[in-house]
Amino acid sequence: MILIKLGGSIITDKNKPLAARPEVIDRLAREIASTGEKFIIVHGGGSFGHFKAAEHCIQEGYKSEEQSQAIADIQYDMRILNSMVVDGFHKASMPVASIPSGAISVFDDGRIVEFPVDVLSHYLDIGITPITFGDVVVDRTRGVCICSGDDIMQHLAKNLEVTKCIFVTEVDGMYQNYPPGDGEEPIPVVVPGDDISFSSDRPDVTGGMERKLELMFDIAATGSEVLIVNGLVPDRVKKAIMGEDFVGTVVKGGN
Ligand code: IP8
Repeated sequence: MILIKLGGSIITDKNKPLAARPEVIDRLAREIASTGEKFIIVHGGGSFGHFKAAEHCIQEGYKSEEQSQAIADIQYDMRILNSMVVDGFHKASMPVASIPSGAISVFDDGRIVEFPVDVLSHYLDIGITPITFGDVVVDRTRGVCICSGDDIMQHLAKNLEVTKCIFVTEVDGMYQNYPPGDGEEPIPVVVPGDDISFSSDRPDVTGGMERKLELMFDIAATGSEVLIVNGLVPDRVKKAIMGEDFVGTVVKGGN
């Protein structure tokens, strides 16, 4: 089974609140559906999750009643974004089931303690592709926290038979500097310990590219192939799925 993370940066414009990219979502759904492989799809929050989560400090936990409306609003916005992703696969005639992480998972101090992977594998067994996503989730210590799509990817890779994990993003792969400078070429293969510098001025309550790369190293250490691919360029995701030559970065594990 192949895990695909449709990053928030590819399915939304992360610079503008609540700005989706429906035409990109629809094309990626068609590319993925056309391969006939088995998948679990995970997507991020982008401009539907991170702005309000940062504004109301949701990642730090539940501190005041003022946050209640914000929590409900973020969950509401994430379900609107998720319905666009579901719609893309529906139009591509791929049967999918939407499974919000906020409805099925429990965290403790920012870490997953319960995420029933058997729900997802049951859908897979009956020919339905589960789609789950980053969300506001209950947290035993903090009250609430933000579950990132990358947390879900790591959990699924550790608990299910996963051959390949594809992180679909808006750039050509991993760069020496993140975000990349003008004319900078992506690194074909990254390994733990590579010297990469990170900076960003966009709100990312789940840790941005630096944390994502750490989680990718961890996933690669499970034996799954880990690829970073630019989803804005047609057919790259399809080629990565099919194991054809593709432009992007391969992330290798530590051992
Ligand atoms: O974009 C975060 O998911 P991510 C989801 O995968 C929210 O980190 C609600 C901010």
